[in-house]
Amino acid sequence: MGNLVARLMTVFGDREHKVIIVGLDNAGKTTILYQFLTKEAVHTSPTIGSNVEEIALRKTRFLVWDIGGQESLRATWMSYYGNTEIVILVVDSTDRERLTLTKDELHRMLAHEDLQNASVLVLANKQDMKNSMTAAEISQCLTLNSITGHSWHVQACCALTGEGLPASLDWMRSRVVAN
Ligand SMILES: Nc1nc2c(ncn2[C@@H]2O[C@H](COP(=O)(O)OP(=O)(O)OP(=O)(O)O)[C@@H](O)[C@H]2O)c(=O)[nH]1
Ligand SMILES: [Mg+2]
Repeated sequence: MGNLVARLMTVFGDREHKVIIVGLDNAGKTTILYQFLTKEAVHTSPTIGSNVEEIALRKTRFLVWDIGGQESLRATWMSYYGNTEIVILVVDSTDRERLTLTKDELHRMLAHEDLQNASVLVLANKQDMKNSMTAAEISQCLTLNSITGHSWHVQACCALTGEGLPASLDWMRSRVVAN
């Protein structure tokens, strides 16, 4: 019954869906959050703590937490996990050196019990840079194919122009409506 009510509330747009944006420092998380919200590239500084904004797509409302990615802050990510429906992992597609670190963070995160029902959206950001890796390369390096317990999707994007972000929101909406 509770599940039915939750589904009806989703259909009629009453329920807010919790989303967290994680990824290493400088990946472009805050730029993405504000591109979602304002459709513009804002000036950012490294996030200490988090930013939170509500983003609506038609009748679906997301409460989106953007969490600082510096090394000293990564241990705090798990305090945001509770009730998260979607994890957005942002990757700087030019940062080849730290992709293994991102992979380790991703797989550690997905093993956490509070994220067992979360879907994962990997954003291969900074596609405007000519040395950027493709979404397929990033998918392979992160071994996304080995993820079986979570619905996942990889999307190429550019936070400066917003390219790829409307498609990301559509996928997020499809996930929460499907659940
Ligand atoms: N060229 C390019 N630069 C980008 C893109 N997205 C973000 N940036 C730049 O990357 C830098 C870091 O962006 P932020 O959004 O602050 O990164 P962050 O992931 O929030 O970093 P932390 O808060 O430290 O975890 C900024 O100078 C952005 O302008 C992009 O798609 N292309
Ligand atoms: Mg930030």
